Formats: sequence, C-alpha cells, structure tokens
Amino acid sequence: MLCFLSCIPYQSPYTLHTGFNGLVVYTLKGGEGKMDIDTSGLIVLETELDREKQGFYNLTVIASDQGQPPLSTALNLMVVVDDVNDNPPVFSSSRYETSVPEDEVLGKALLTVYATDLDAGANALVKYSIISQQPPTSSPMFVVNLTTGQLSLSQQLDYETTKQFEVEVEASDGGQPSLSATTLVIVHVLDVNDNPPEFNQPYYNVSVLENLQSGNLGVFSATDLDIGVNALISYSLQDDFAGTFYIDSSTGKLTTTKSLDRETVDSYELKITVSRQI
Ligand SMILES: [Ca+2]
Ligand SMILES: [Ca+2]
Ligand SMILES: [Ca+2]
Ligand SMILES: [Ca+2]
Repeated sequence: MLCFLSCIPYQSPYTLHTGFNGLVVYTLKGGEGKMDIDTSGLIVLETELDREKQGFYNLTVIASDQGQPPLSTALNLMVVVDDVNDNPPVFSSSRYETSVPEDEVLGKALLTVYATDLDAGANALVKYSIISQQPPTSSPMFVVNLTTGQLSLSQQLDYETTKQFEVEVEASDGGQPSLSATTLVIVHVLDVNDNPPEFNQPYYNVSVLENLQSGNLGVFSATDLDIGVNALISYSLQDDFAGTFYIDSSTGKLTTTKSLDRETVDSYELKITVSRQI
C-alpha cells in the first residue's frame, strides 16, 4: 500500500524578476496532506502513499510574486502512484465445503474457490494450486483450474475407502516476490449403493433330526459394505417346499415349520436370496 513518489523539481516562471516583486512564493493544492512544495518549488512527499486508497493526485502549483498587486500563475499536474505488491490474495472464504456422491463422474466440477487481490496488474493476477490433500492418495483426487479456481474430480471416489477429504488450495499473485494465501476445501463423500450384500460362504450344509416339530436351522446373515438404507438386507427363500421352511426376512434366521420325514425326503436344497430391503 505504501508507495514513494519521486520529487518533482518545479522551475519558477519568474526567475528573471529581481527584488521584492521577483520573490516567488509557491503554494500547492491537491496534495491531500501527502505532498507539499518547498520554497524552491520542489514538491516533496510528506508521508507514504497508498495506491490502493488513492491511485493519482491532481495537483495545482501556484507561483505568486510579492508585488502589489501580486501576480501569479498556475500549473496543473497529475501524479500517478505506481503499484507495489503489498497485498496478498484474499479468499472469499477460509473454508469451503461440498458433498459429492461416490459415483460422481471424473472431471465433474465440484466448486469454485475465489480470491481477490487489491493490487494492480501482475501484482493482482491470482493463480490457484492444490498444495495438500488429506488423506493423501497415490494420485491426487482433485485438480484445480489455475486461473478460474474451479475444483474438479480427477480420481474415482469410494465412500467405503474414504468418507472425507481435506484439500488445501493456495492462491498466489504474480508479484515479485509473489504473495499467497491458502484456504481449506472439505469434500464429503456420499454413499451410493454400489456393494451387493454377500454371504460369508457360498454353500452351507445343515443336518436336522426328522422328528423335530419345528426347529432353528441357523442364521444365514449376509454383509453389505454400504451404510444406512444401502446396507439394509431382506432375506427370502426361492422355494420353501410348500411351507416346510421359513426365513425371517430381516434377520436371516431359517427354521422348519413342520416335522420332516427322512424316509420321504432326505435332503433339501434351499436357495436363500438377499435383496435390498424396501
Ligand atoms: Ca498482490
Ligand atoms: Ca499495492
Ligand atoms: Ca457405497
Ligand atoms: Ca449395498
């Protein structure tokens, strides 16, 4: 914000005068308390300037003699304040958050981070880059557009592996030296029902006594890697042999509902199917 102005020598138009009438007095208007003019006509800086507050000054130098009546002349000049890279980029937020389903397509734009810089020209030219990702992955999960700050997906998400990422994005300006700032992007991964329920083993062998009126044959539960409704399982029998067998649709507990007769049928092959619970 602080800039220095080269002092501008000012030559009096009355240098040929002599005596009292030739004594030139300079006054400066428009210096806003930042600039003044000395007795020799030199404009001097009284305090540091800040281009971000005032980028230019319209000055009027009045040179007057001490004659009666006094004669004067005025000169208008404009002082343009050069920029110095004294402002780092500032993000519109110190923290951004978004939620993305785990099956989102690669290249999908997730959000745009945005930083502004009060300076001018290259000193205000902001470029974005990702400087860290937690947890880390072998290839970065996200990519940020250098100039727009748009964050997009570069690797397939998997809710069952990672439920949340924290991405640190840096904005740096084009000044020499460059100034920078960082912001944090939290990406919540949303579960999608991409895992079927699975039994621990494909085949179970169960023996039961034929004289059992009705009995518990065991619990045949399956597991589902998803969460919530995506992991709710419903069990059913493809064939219950005319009501001989029953399976609890929510627990997978298999029972006989009537006594079996080994002399009639000595084995049953039951197929348990699992599906998403509606
Ligand atoms: Ca800057
Ligand atoms: Ca500046
Ligand atoms: Ca899932
Ligand atoms: Ca599932």
